[in-house]
Amino acid sequence: MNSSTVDRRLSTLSRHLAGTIDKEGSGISCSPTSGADSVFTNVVRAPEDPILGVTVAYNKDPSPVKLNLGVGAYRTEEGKPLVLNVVRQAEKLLVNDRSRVKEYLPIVGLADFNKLSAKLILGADSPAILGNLVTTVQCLSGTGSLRVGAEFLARHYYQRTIYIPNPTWGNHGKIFTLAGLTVKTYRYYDPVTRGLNFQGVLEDLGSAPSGAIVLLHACAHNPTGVDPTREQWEQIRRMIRSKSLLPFFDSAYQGFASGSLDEDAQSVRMFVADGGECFIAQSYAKNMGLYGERVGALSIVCRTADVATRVESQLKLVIRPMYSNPPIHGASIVSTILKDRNLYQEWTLELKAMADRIITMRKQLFDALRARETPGDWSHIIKQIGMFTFTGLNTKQVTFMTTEYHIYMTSDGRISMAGLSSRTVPHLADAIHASVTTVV
Ligand code: KET
Repeated sequence: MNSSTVDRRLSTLSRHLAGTIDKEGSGISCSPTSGADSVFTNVVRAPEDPILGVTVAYNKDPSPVKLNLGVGAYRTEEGKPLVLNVVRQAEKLLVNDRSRVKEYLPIVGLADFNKLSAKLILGADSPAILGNLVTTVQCLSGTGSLRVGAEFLARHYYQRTIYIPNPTWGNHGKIFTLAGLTVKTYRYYDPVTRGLNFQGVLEDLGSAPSGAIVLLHACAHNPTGVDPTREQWEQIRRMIRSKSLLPFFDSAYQGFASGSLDEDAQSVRMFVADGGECFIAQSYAKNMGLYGERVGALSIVCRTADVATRVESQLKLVIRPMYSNPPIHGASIVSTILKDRNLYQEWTLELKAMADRIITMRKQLFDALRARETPGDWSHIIKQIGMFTFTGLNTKQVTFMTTEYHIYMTSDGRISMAGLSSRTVPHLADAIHASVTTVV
C-alpha cells in the first residue's frame, strides 16, 4: 500500500470514528496499566447492531408468545431453523471420506468451490467463464466477500466513491466506509408508491461522477423487497455503462426471490453479457441455509484473462493479512452439492420450497389484515419479493408491537417473512392492526 493510500484510509477512519463517537463510543483511554482503574475505563458502551441486536433482545424476553421477525433467517412452519436435507447428505459424504484432511486451504479458498460458484451466478455457458475473464475467491459469506472487494477497490481503483441504494442493508455503509471508500446514496425506494423510484435511480446514477462504484442488489432487495423489472434493469445497465460506472452486485438471495436460481441471476448476467467489468459478492447463508458456516465468494469479471490473473494475485495480498485463508467445511459442503447432479437437483427443490413457503406467508398475512379490516393498503405485502416485507410501520408502531405483542423486528418496519408460520400469522396481524389503529 503506498503512503497516500494509507493517509486516505486513516483520514477516512478518523472521520468515521469522529462521526460515531457519541453513538458507538471510541473514547481512547490514556490511563497507565499499573493504575487501579481499567485502561479501558473510557470505553463507552456501544449500541447493539440494528439487525442482530433484535435477536439479542428477543432472547431476553421470557414471553411464550414472542416472535422474532428481525434477522433474515429461514424458519420452518414449526418456527425452527432448517438444515437442508442436501446439506446433511453432503456432510455425511464428507465425514465418511477418510481421504479428507483439515489442511489449510489456499489463500483464495477451495478451487472447485470457486469455479462452481462463478458458474452458479454467471451461468454454465457464460462467455466470461469460458474466456477465463473471471477471478473468484472464497470469502467469509456475503459480508466477507463485500469487504474483500471493498478493500481491493480502495487499493487499486481510481474512483473512491461508491453509491449504495437508499435504503439498503444496514451493514453496507459500514463495510465500504471502513475499507476507505466514500459512501453516497442513490434514490431507490418511493414510500408513497411503496415501489421503485425508477426516475430517482436513473437521475442519481446519471449525475454520479464517471467511474463511481454502484452497489446493486442482484435480487430480492433488502429491506424493501422491491426489484427493478427486466426492462428497468436494462435501462439501469445502459446508464451505468454509458457513465463508465463500476457495478458491484450483492447476491445474498439467489433463488429466494423467484424460487429459480437462473431467474434470480438475470440482473448480473445482463451486465456480464455486455462485456463490461463487474464485481459480485455471493452468499450461501440463505439459499443453502449455511448461515453460521460463513461461505461465500467474490467474483471479479475483467476485460481480459491477463487482467483477471493479476487481479487475483492482488486479492491474495488483501486476504492474507486479514484472515490468511478461508474455512474448509462450508465450502466443501457447497462444492459437494454443486458438482453432483442429483444433490444439485434436490437442492433446487428444497430452495423452491423455502421460497414458496415465504410466498404463502405473504398471502396469509395479507388475508389476515383484510379480514380484520386493518386501515391502509396492504397489497405491498404480496407484491414485494424475497425474504422481507417493508411494512411501512414507523418506529413508534414497531416499539408498540414489541412491548405489547412481543414481536421483534427492525425499527425501520422490516419483517422477515421467513420467520412467520401459519400459527403465528394471526398474532402478527392482531399486532399490526392494534399498532396502526392506536399509534400514529
Ligand atoms: N447482503 C445482504 C443484502 C444481506 O441482506 C445480508 C444479510 C448479507 C449481505 C450478508 O450475509 P452473510 O451472512 O454475511 O452472507 N442479511 C441478514 C443478516 C444480517 O444482517 O447479517 C439480514 O438483513 O437480516
